[in-house]
Amino acid sequence: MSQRTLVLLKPDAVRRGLVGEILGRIEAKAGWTLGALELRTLERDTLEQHYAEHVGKPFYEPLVEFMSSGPVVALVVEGERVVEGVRRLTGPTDPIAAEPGSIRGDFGTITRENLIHASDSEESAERELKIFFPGLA
Ligand code: FUP
Repeated sequence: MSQRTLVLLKPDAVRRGLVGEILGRIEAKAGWTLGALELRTLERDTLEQHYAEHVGKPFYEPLVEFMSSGPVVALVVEGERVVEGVRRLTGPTDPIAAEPGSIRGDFGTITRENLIHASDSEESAERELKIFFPGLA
């Protein structure tokens, strides 16, 4: 089943020069393709929409500050079961708990600076794609 998902390579990934490495892992999966790709510094308003479910939580303000601290790479990935697949490549939220071999497991130590966002369901993907790529067909 072909799907689309939103991926953000977070400011830590861009600052640390890991864009090529992370993008390469996604690109290497057979049949997955890039539908859009953009280097962009996120506005607070965009982050508020994106992280609506976390507004008011203790980690929300530091999260927004971190996510707007430098450019991110926003991309759309398309292909077979890509929503579940990119989440598997990404690993769980806490990079220390993430399996070695996953992106967070290989490169992260801090939950806030966990390198990559990937939509967690098809519904989330549709909602998030509208926020970041409203012009997409
Ligand atoms: P994930 O789906 O793994 O990206 O994680 P969540 O949607 O639960 O959280 C979004 C982001 O909030 C995480 F990527 C990092 C940040 N966060 C914290 O900083 N502290 C927490 O306790 C939980 C999440």
